[in-house]
Amino acid sequence: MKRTRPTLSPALVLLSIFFLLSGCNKKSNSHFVSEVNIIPAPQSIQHQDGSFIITEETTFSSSEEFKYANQFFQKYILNGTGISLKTIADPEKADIHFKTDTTLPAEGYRLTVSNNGILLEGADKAGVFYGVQTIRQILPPDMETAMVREKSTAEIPAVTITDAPRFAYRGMHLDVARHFFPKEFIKEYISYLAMLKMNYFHWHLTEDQGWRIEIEQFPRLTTHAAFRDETLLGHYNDTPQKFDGQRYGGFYSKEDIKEIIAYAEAHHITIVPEIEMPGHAQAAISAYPELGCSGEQVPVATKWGVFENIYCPNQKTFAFLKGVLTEVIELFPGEYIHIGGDEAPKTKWKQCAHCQKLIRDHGLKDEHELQSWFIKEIETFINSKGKSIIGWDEILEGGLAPNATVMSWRGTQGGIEAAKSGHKVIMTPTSHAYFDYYQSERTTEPLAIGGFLPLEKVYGFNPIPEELSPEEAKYVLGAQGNVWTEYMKTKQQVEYMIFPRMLAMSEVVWSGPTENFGEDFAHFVNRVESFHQRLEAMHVNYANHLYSIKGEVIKRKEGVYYKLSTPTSGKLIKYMLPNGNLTAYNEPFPIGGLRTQIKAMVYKDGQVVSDTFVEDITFHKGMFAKINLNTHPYKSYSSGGVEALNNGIKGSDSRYGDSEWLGFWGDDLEVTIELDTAQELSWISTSFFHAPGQWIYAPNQVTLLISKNGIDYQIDQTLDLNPDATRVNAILDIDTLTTKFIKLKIPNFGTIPDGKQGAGNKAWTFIDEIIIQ
Ligand code: TNX
Repeated sequence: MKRTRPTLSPALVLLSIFFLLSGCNKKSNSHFVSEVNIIPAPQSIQHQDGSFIITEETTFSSSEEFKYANQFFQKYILNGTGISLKTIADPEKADIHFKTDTTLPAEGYRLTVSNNGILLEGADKAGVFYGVQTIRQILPPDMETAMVREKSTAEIPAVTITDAPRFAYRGMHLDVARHFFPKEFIKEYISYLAMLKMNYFHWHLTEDQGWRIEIEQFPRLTTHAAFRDETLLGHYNDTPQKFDGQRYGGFYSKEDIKEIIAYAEAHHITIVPEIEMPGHAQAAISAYPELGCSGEQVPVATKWGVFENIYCPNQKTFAFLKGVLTEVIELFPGEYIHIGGDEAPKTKWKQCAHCQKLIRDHGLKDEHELQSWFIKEIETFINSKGKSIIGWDEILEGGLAPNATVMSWRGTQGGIEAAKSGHKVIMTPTSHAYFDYYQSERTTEPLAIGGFLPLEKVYGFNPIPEELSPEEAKYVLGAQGNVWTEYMKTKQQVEYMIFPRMLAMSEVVWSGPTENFGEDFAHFVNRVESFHQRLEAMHVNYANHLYSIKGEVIKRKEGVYYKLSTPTSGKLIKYMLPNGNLTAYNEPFPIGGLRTQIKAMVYKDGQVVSDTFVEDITFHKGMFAKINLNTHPYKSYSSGGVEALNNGIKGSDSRYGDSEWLGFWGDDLEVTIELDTAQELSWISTSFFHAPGQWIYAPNQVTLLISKNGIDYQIDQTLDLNPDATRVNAILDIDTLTTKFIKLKIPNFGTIPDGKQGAGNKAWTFIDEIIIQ
């Protein structure tokens, strides 16, 4: 998207002269906009000369049918300028006019701003509402700060924008169970979605650690299950685990929920309520022990994780869940009810005579088929009430319920499978959509669950996997950002984790996945930089990592060079080498020695705006080697490519998703290294990431083989590993004379054992730089 600065309109010139003459040309009395920066990017935008200025004389005409768009617009102008638009009946005479154009694609709109006024045409009610959100973003950011103000004017540059969404499902999720957020914040959250033209709010209402929705038939859900005795302090992986000793909880009354639903409706947002089953149900079982297989009293969970106390597929459970769902369905007007389905350990079902009898009576193969039978029972009930179910991708195991929509979270594989079998899919893979993961490598980031999902990765997300044919791709309704709140206690923390990543997700689902990442991302970050002003005016606690620095090793015939870049344009980078001076960066510079350290900083308008970037480079004999892998790293964990294994740079000790680590899911790995020349070597080393909570395990052993000809390999050494930290180092001596070929055999850890996060799934292997000396 290219945009130019709007020129000063004749009307504005006249107005300014008037203010000058009357001595009241106070800057605060007029809202100027210097650039048109819209997120998500519209399909097409054309700039014209001139602008329209909203004043006290401005007239407005719209159909009652667009009541939410009208209300939003009028209120926004009133809050931002103090002007109450004059509503008139005759659209021909109105300066601002909203109307229908049914030739536009669903939810689409066309906005025409000229010197004479604003015409907004929408395909439907949502289309007009989104057109209003676009007008809002063309207006100056300071209008976001709601306050009683002196009357002022607002200027909108002349443009024609034609726009429509790429995906029908554009969502954000929020877990209110791990931490509870008051209804005022839920409304704010919904308003953020609306600003970004998102249309689904997935409200995760029940968990092991708390039940958050009032259900009249089951009062103990809110008197008991909504509260836990205490909460884990620090990170789950800390040893020993510590607790705060404070009772914690809360819930939404039916009145609160109705209020939120009405608010969502007025923002063209559909709420998808989630009632988790059969797992993540310990809070409900704590309130009603008969819902569990053993009937024993269990506490509402006080720490995070996956718990074995799941609903027992007995009559009491079905009566309970149908009762709950009946009340949920009465409240929520949307088509979908999310029934969870994820992370349900089958331990209790294996020990339960009733469950085993059910398996035999219904001719089921195992407990996975029993879960599938459970979900189908619930689906039949929900369908009978005219609603459809959504479930996490585990609902594929043991056979998918006939009309279910799948939310693919453990990667995109579940979504691919579902789409291929004709089921609707919403993509929310951990690799691109988990906003509870760290967004920066900075060690000063607030505590998060783990992982690494920087803005650019979200921006590069394509909800349509390559594996799907165009026909199958139609089943992908869209995508969603997930916000699990184990480590988010406050609204400020939630805002920090969603902004700016939600901006990127909104653009993926509205404007469509990028086809030219380099160019589009560069434009996007510039728009994000200016969007910061809007977020500031809204008092949103956004994260700013736009002034980060990226370094890259470039190998040329004449030697090794280093390249620096920062995402937004118009900045100056200065760098320093050991014993050197601070130098303005223009182009890749040569580096060398045994080790070197590069420091760099970003300057904006002469001021340092970044942290100090520090990169340590270790030069070694393998840097010019050719490396081959027997299998491909997982696409979402290989952004540095195979070159990351011998570029002299180590990955982060805490962010396995950075561009230096390569991730493999379940595969045994074989790394073949061909040195540029045969040489004498003394050792080889590498590191593995070890984070069982994230399903990542260092291998049990590494075997080193060497060869002179690249055909006959001899085992040189096998090393057993005993992980005792997140980074597990493997250093192997090489006791051979001259060699040119090296092979490392790295068997995968295997299946994750019972009792651990992700039990039963394949483990991941993450490998870092291979250093050869
Ligand atoms: C997995 S995503 C979960 C959640 C956790 C989340 C943390 C999903 C369906 N289940 O219960 O909060 O990981 O990232």
